[in-house]
This record gives sequence, C-alpha cells and structure tokens, in this order.
Amino acid sequence: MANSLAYKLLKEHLVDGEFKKGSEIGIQIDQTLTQDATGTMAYLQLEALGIEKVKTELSVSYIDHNTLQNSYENADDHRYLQSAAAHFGVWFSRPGNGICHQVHLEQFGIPGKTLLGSDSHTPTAGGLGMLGIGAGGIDVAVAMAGGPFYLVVPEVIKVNLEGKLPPWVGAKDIILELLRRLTVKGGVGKIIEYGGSGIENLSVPERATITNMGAELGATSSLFPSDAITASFLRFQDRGDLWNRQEADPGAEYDEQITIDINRLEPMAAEPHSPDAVRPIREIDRVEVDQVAVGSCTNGSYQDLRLVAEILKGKVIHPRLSLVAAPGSRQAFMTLVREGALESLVASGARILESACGPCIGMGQAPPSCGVSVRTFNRNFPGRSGTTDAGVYLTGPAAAAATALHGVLTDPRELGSYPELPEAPLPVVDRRMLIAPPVDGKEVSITRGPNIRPIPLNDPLPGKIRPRVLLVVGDNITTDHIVPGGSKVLPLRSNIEALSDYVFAPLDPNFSSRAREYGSGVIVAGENYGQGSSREHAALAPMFLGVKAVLAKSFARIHLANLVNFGILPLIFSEPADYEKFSMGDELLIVNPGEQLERNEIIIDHLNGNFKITAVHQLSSRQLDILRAGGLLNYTRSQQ
Ligand code: MIC
Ligand code: SF4
Repeated sequence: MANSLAYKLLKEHLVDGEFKKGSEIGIQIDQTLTQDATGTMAYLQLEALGIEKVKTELSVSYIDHNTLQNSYENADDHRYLQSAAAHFGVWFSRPGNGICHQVHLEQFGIPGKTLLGSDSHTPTAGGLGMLGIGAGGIDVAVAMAGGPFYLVVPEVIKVNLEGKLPPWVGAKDIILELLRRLTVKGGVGKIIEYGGSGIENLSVPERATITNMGAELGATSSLFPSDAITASFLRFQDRGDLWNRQEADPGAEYDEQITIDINRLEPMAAEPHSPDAVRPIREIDRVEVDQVAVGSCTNGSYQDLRLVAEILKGKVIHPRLSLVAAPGSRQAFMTLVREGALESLVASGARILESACGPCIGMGQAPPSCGVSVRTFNRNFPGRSGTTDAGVYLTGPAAAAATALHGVLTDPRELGSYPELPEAPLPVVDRRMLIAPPVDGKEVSITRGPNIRPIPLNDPLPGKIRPRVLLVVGDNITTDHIVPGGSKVLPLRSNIEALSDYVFAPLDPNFSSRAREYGSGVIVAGENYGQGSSREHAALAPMFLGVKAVLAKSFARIHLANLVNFGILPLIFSEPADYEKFSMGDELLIVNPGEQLERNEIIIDHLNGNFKITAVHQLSSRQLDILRAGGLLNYTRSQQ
C-alpha cells in the first residue's frame, strides 16, 4: 500500500496494537518537550513513576510561559524544573531563550522522528517533517519513562497548496483559510499533510506557522515533507548532518484531499472570539484598534519580525495604540539585533518583550476594557488576553504592522508595493542558553519551593456514582474556560488545591464553591468539549473538586485523554437531543459504571426528572482499565 507520510512515520514507530484506522496504537516517542506551565506536573509525575533517567533519545524542558515573576511561585517552578532536568537527564532551555516550539524547531527537531510535547502546539515540528503531537503532562512523563504513546489511528487529509503566495499574503493566511473552511473541530481525529507546488516556495518557519495552527483545527498533527528547503534550514542551523528526506509514497492514499490556490488568497483575519471566525480583512469593518501584538509560537520567527520592522522603518505607530513585539526565540532576537531590524522596531515605538509566550497566554499586556487587540498569535478565545470584554483579531505580521501604522484593522495591501526583502541571512546560532544534562544526574537533588505541592490522586472507580449536574455549557468550550491562563492563575499550576478555586471562573465564578458543596459532580457539554490547550490541569483540578464525569456531544482529542488520565468518565450522549434535558443541580445516578463502560451502554438515571438516558464512549480497553484504576498514575504503578 502506498502510504502517506503520516502513516509511514506512525508505522515506523509502531510498538503496540494493530495499525487500523480508528483503533488504538502505541508509538515509540523519540523526543519530548515540556514547558514550565505544564512541566512541573510532568516531572512530578515522572518522580511518582520512580524513574531514574529518561529513556528517550532527547528530552528538553523549556521555560517560556511563566516568565513574569510577580511573586516567588514562577521562580520556584524554574528552580524545580532546572534541578529536575539535571536529575532526569533532560536538556534545560533557560527563561528568555524562547518559546519551546520555535526553539525546538531551530535547535533540536529532526525530520522523521517523533516528538511528544506537553503543549498543544507541538505539531509545529511538522514544519521540519517531524511528527509532533501534543499531550497531557502525564502522557509525556510516561513517554520520557520509555513507555509508548497511545493514540487512535487518525484519518489523513492531504492539503494541496497550489501556486505562489501573492505579495502581502503569508503563511498565516493559508492556515486561516483552512480554519475558515474546516472550523475548530474539522481536524479532530485527523493528521493534515501538506503538498502541492506551493510548498516549494515556503520556508521552514512559514511551514511551521501552518503546522503550528493545525492545533486550532483540533488536528492530531500536521506535516510537511522534509525536502531541499528543510535541508538548507538545518544547514543554516549548523545541523545539516541531521537532515534526511521524508515524503509520502508516490500515489499515497488519503481520506480526503483539499486544494487551496494560494495565489488567489488575500490577507485574512480571525474575528473575536474563535480562530475559525475567519474573513478576508477587506470585508471586515475598519475597527479602531488599541493594541497590536507581534510574536508567539505562530509568528515569532526572524522573518516575521523582520517584515514588521521593514514595514515600520522610518515611521511611527498610530498614537492611539500600543505595539508590543516578542521575538519567538533568542536566536531570532539576536539576528534582528545583528541585522539592524530591531532599531526600526524600537524607533517606530514598538515595545520589545522578552522571547517568551507573554501576552499570548495573558502574561501581561492585557488590552484596555472593551478594547481591540490585533495579534499574530493563534488563539483569540474570550478572556484569554486577560481582558474579559476585549476583542482579539488574529492576523499575519504584515496586517499587524499595517494596523499598527493606521490605528484601524488594515489590509496590508493598502500600504502599496511589497518591501524588497533580501534572502533571510544566516541566523545567529548560539546554544549557550541551552544547558545539557550531566552524564549522571542521580546525585542532583530536586529543589522544591512551597508552591510545589504533591499531585492529588483519584480513587479507583466506585460501584455507584451519585453526582449532581454542576454546569451545563455549550459547544466548543475551551480549556481556557475550564482553567484560565493569565498572570494571576498560571503561577498556581503546581498547586492544584489553590488552582481549583479558578475552575470555570470565566463562565461561572461560583463553580468551585458549588462543586465543593455537591461533593460529586458532572459537567454537561455540547460539541468539541475541551478544545485548545493540552493543560491536564483542566482535568486534574475538576477531578480535585469531585467531578466524576463529563457528558458531552463530543470531545477534543487531548482533553479526552486528559480526562481518562485522571479518572473522569468522558461520556457521549447516544441521543444528542438529550442534552436539552439537563439543568444545573439535577441529581443523577450511575450504577455499576465499570460494568456499563465495558458494555458501552451507560444508563444515566435522572433522579429528579424520573427518566433515564443512555450514554456511550469511544475508549479503548486500555483506557477503560485506566478509568477503573482511577487514573494513569495508579494504572502505570499497578503495571510496574
Ligand atoms: C496555550 O497556548 O494555551 C498553552 C498555554 O501553551 C497551552 C499549554 C498550557 O496550558 O500550559 C497549550 O497550548 O497546550
Ligand atoms: Fe506559548 Fe501562545 Fe504558543 Fe501556547 S500558543 S505555546 S502560550 S506562544
């Protein structure tokens, strides 16, 4: 059979299960990455697994999310992570060195390898022909311990990019167009593979913009082939010897093919509050803008920031707005300095932030109330910017720069002719902020501050669950709704008890006190529940508050796995219309959940309404065992 690149890489790494669409397989993980906001949990779990040294070919711990140090918590996390990295044999990327996905692409990624990361944008590595997958921290811990990563064999969609991008239209516009066509749930259970004549003109950073934002489609991963363009990128990174060709077999079969004539694309924007609310900027009202933000793991490359600098050169930004710019990596930052582009940025009025996630996850730079922010980022979920009533538009760097000059959302084509830009120069490759682990780290003791608390464990599945409905929510609920980001809440990621006060806070500030009152609860939800990030805290903190099950029309992939990993039942309505029958406070009963899960027919008794409904699940027998054990940590320990 002629295989897609996705299937070739999955089959080469297959260690468990039968390779059949829709069934669960285990794959070998070559590399892992963690970041600080999910990493503390991952290493606490690695400690709990009793592992001495990681068994992967390479693992890296990045500090990029929690870099604001308002109080001691984030700095304590950094200390913990640095000592844990040395102890377990993991590379450590120091704060300021850049955003995990961009640094990994530049410094560590290898075509043809697998990468599991405790961050949903890990598929950024697909820009290099590497199979990157996002997962919860405990799945990454198990992979670091040498265990397989389990996933359902996905469908593969081939996206043929044909033609050449017109002036002022960039890689971001390609992925925004795909989001417009497929929506935020269009990629669930799928890998997106890119090909067509258009990829010959896309550099690795441009490809990585596209694979990065495949996460917003809900896709398991996104992949470009590894070709001559990949080879020259790696050569520029002084890693040319690691290049190898990766491509689909000739005549490979796909579940679906989509063609985008990229020469016909226009500058696009995702309107508030969803990455798939995409329209050409030309059709959108010229809203007044208060803030423009450039950077993030989507558009933080040297090329992205250089384009912004070139557009702003010799000009100043509009007096009403503020412009912030964060190079995605220290390498990009230093190259901007060496090539002089930073001068144009600073001279134009841009405020330069350190190379980190920053405003993308609400760590500073919240827009004004009812404000409008135009960002080159990947998510514009409500409240994520730190300002509940702000509206965030997602665009490419050219539109962001044009907007910064005009003060209103602007199609960059209004600026006239596209700037003449030379080929990207050799980057400043400097690995001194990456700390290699010692050969034997066993003696390095792990430093734990007072905010780093033990991970709460769930009990094995009981014989009867008698929960109450804690909340009824609609479609596309994001993990930012469940456990918000931002400078107040992010520092509590290593302290689940403190974090649990904020569960569902953006939707219902009384959620956590109600959950404590009920003791045992269920969340009722619509489609694509838990889209967005990989944060396992969105399962762990509800579990801590007594959430026993989520009853939804459908789930996002990573969140579904996280629920199972912490022993929360992810149940699906057999009849989607039954969703309407539930209200907050309803009392429910599930008798013998273990047996009913086995039969895949779970009867939920609605005690107040005096009726029953049926739910099903899409879980493997391995996942059912995990649920019975009360979570992956209990399960893995019982297997050791
Ligand atoms: C995000 O973009 O939402 C994050 C913050 O990077 C998350 C990880 C986290 O919550 O720590 C993600 O995308 O997985
Ligand atoms: Fe960081 Fe934003 Fe990328 Fe998440 S999406 S890794 S917060 S830059």
